[in-house]
Amino acid sequence: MSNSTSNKSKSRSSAQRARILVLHGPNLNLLGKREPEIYGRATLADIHKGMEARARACGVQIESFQSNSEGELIDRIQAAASEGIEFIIINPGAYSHTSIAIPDALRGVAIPYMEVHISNIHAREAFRHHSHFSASAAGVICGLGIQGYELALDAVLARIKQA
Ligand code: CA2
Repeated sequence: MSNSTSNKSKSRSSAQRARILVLHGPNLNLLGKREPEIYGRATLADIHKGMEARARACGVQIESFQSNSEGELIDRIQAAASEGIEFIIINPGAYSHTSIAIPDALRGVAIPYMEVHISNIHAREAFRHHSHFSASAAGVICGLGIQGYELALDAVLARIKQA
């Protein structure tokens, strides 16, 4: 069973590539297909392609996972611990404002994470102003469109390099 101690003690050999997991919450599979005035025209595939090119250039492996289900996101986070994922970038979608279980899972596996929102959640409805993920995040980016994912990746790459 993975816990914070075993995670931290797993060190990378020079031949092993660091791994980053990008998680997308509910309805983000609709990116580029609906509501372009809020979320833009890029699809999840476009976002992944851009991040993958940047990560590969730095010798880092990156994978993306989207789910509309809270349980599936939790299962993916729990699996990440035994897979040696070093950092998670997550846009929890509307679960940002409702889920206790997903941030619990992130804290449980003790994998550091960056929180990303495409829109500026503070300029929208009051119920979007609070995110249950932010207090334990290594960093939070919101309102910068899909550029937020690239900026989060750059920050993660800098932290991985230092480790
Ligand atoms: O701004 C963000 O990235 C959000 O996490 C997006 C969530 C929203 O509930 C959060 O408050 C802020 C919604 C994701 C839904 O994505 C769609 C994309 C295209 C069309 C419809 C929904």
